[in-house]
Amino acid sequence: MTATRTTRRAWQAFGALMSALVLVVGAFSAPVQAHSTDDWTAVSGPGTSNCRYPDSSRTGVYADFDICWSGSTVWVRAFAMDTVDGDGWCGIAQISYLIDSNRNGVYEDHRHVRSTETDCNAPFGDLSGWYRSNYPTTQLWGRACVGYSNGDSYACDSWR
Ligand SMILES: [Ca+2]
Ligand SMILES: [Ca+2]
Repeated sequence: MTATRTTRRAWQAFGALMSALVLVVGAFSAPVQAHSTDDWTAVSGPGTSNCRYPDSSRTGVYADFDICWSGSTVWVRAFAMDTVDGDGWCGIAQISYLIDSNRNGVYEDHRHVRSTETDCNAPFGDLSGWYRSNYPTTQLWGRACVGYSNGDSYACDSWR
C-alpha cells in the first residue's frame, strides 16, 4: 500500500468520524451529521462592517472568506476556486466555529465544520451567499481544501 493511499484511507476514516459529529445544514453541503442544530440562515448581507477577510490555499484550491460579527452574531460567505483542472479534485471552502446551542452563555467545546462552497471547474470560482448565525457563535475560521464534489474534504490548508 502506498503512502498516498494510506493517507487517503486515514482521511476517509476522518471524514466518517466527522460525519458522525457534525450536521448538514441548508445550502451547506457538509460532511457532517450529529446533533440537529441548524446553525445558519441565508440572508442578503451582513448587518455590520466589522469584518475580516482571510484567504487560504494549497495546491488545487484557493478560498477566501468574508467573516463579520456583532457581539455573538456572525455573518459569513465564502469563495471557493478549483485551481487545477483535470486533477480529479474539487476546491472547497470550509468553515469551523463554536456555538452556544442551548444559549446558556457557554460555548460548547466541539467545533462545527461545514463545507460552505465547492467548485469543481477550474479556473472560475464560486461565491456562496451570505449566512447569519442562528446561535451565539464565536471563533469562526476558514480554510481551503481539496476534496470531493459532495463537499467532503481530502486535504486542507491550516485554519485562517
Ligand atoms: Ca481540480
Ligand atoms: Ca451552551
